[in-house]
Amino acid sequence: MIVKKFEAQTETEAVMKAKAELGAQAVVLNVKTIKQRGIMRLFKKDRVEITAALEEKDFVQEINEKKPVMNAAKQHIDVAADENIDVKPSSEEIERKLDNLSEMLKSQMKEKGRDKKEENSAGEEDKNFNDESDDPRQAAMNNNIKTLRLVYNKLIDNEVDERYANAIVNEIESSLKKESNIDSILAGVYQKIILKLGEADIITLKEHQKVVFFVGTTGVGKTTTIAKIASKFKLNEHKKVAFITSDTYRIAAVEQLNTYANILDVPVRVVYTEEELKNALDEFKDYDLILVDTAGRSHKNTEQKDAVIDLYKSIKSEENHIDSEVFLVLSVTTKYRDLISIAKAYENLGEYKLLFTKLDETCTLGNILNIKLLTGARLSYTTAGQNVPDDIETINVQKLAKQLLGGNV
Ligand SMILES: Nc1nc2c(ncn2[C@@H]2O[C@H](COP(=O)(O)OP(=O)(O)OP(=O)(O)O)[C@@H](O)[C@H]2O)c(=O)[nH]1
Ligand SMILES: [Mg+2]
Repeated sequence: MIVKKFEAQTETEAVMKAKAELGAQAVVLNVKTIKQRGIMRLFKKDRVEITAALEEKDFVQEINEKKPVMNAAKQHIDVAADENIDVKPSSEEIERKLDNLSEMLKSQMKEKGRDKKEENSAGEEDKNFNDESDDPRQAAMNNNIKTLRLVYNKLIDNEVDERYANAIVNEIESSLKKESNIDSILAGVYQKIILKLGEADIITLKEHQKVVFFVGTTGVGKTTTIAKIASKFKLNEHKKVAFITSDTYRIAAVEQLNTYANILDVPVRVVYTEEELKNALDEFKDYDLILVDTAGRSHKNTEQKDAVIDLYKSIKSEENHIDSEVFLVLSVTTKYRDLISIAKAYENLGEYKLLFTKLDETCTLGNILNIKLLTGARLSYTTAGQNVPDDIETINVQKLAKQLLGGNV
């Protein structure tokens, strides 16, 4: 893993610098404002420092694709390999944020140590796991393995799939060094998780119009989420927004979207066929953003689910260059096994983004990481409540990584 800091006037500028050097796959681990001190603060603006990271395999791929820009950064690969940077805390800020986790793990280690002593005094000895080894290197290593076990347990508690928790912990274990400790291991796991979650990919409007579909099973929050997103673009960014709904199966469905449309003063068209969809898009050709609501479908009802996919593909395949994208809306409260079969059922959507709803209704967020790793699709927004427009945000991967490790956020 490559970890590097970039400083600039704004966060966007710093991110651009990071991407120019590390490539498009770089993700932001941390953002910090550097305040000007003393007399300087009268003349100079505060600056922003970001810590960005990149998996080495992405990095090598980037190097292969874009040789000239990568030369400076390539040196970091060698440094990283030499120093086993994976388990090295990359920034004080990350360490500070992980402090509460580190304290928690330390106290759990102490408790385990006490339990073990009691067990030992009762005659049972844990031969595999003796951190009171005479060899200090061995004792440190044993402690590190213990830390990794606790980290693994935290991930499992948060319902991260065993296979993924194992893979993350194994990656860190294989790069442990004698000077590794709780803090460095934690920082390493935290960075790994952030890299696996990747960067949020939300709706961005450029000069031309965008058509965005929302698909998913019944009641996950598609219509409510559309209202939240419409409101952000219309009220905050003053964009021209329109609604189309193909949800003509439920009596209340059109009414629900109409209610939001009236409040937001946004036009709505109801479409039954691909032809009607094209006509509605024609009608809205002067609009910046068209949000398309679809009927919630059981993923087990192949025919109905495919009708929604076909509708999306009918404009995707047009030669008229409609800039379109689709969000698969999933509720984090859905069982993991069902989420897997939903993701499989929507496989033939082509490229899609994941949008998770109802974060306020669960204590464990492992499924976000699980489905991200299963599908490889990019994460986008999360919603955590019924309030329109407030209860939506761009997924915060740093916060999520901390939560998965058991931190209080
Ligand atoms: N707690 C909570 N409730 C939510 C959230 N998002 C939506 N809801 C609620 O979930 C219910 C269903 O939301 P809808 O937006 O109608 O869901 P939908 O996916 O459009 O449903 P169908 O059109 O029937 O498939 C409503 O009561 C929403 O208020 C969320 O983030 N948290
Ligand atoms: Mg709906």
